[in-house]
Amino acid sequence: MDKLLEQITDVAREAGAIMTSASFDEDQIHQKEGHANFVTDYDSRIQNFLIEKLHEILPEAEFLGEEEGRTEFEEKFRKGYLFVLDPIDGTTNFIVGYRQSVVSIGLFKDGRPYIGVVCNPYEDECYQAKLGEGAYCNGQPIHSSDSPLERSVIQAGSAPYNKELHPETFRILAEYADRAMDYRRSGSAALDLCTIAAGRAGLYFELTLGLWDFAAGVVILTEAGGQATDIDGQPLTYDGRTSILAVSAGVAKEDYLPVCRRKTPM
Ligand code: LIP
Repeated sequence: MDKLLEQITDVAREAGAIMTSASFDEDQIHQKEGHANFVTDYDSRIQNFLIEKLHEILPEAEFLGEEEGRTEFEEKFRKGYLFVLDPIDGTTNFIVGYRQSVVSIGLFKDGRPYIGVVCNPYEDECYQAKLGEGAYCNGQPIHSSDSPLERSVIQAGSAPYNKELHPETFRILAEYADRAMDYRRSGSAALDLCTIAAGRAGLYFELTLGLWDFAAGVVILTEAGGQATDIDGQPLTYDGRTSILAVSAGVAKEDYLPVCRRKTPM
């Protein structure tokens, strides 16, 4: 496996150990903008750890992280290396002890996803991918499912701090739930993308996400044979917030856009 990919994976694993060894109380939980949008001292501590260790590996890289650091995409990020970090993706899960939170490290090269590492320390699963070199979980090759939507579990994110999106989110979810085996809501976009890459789900959508939520998972998904667009089926943008619609190789063969988002409804 690529040396850089292995080094980034080792850093993600170390960060995951910080997550699972965490003990904190209420005054270490802070409210960000919007309903139920939290950050803990551990989000910041893990992000600082990631920046320190990744800078040692790739000193020329810039950093864009969900917590504290720079959160706005800058034009200079379109050239060279950029680490896009979500130190704890699934922060609400982390706060309530739900044990479905991951460390997500994306590495962009010239403004495009290049390497993705997502580690779920609760399951001891580290998903890894480098553009053009396949996707792996703990070093073993992974491939998205070839099953159709009706033989797949689907996933959705409901962005609790964007309640105005809830009516459309649940309308789309109801449509997919009618077509699929069932639906799930993990609370982590990065984990949802890796779940498709590992062949365990067929689709994931969310109407708004930060770049750090999907920067790593989208490399792992596409290298595992899956596809990701925005909710309208248009190419993803990589310079800020977007909607996302991610599917397995099997579901990609169907007409899977939500009916309410099709230009010419069925
Ligand atoms: C989370 C996303 C998830 C979304 C949550 C939250 P965070 O990221 O991964 O898909 O539905 O509302 O934004 O805030 O835990 O890093």
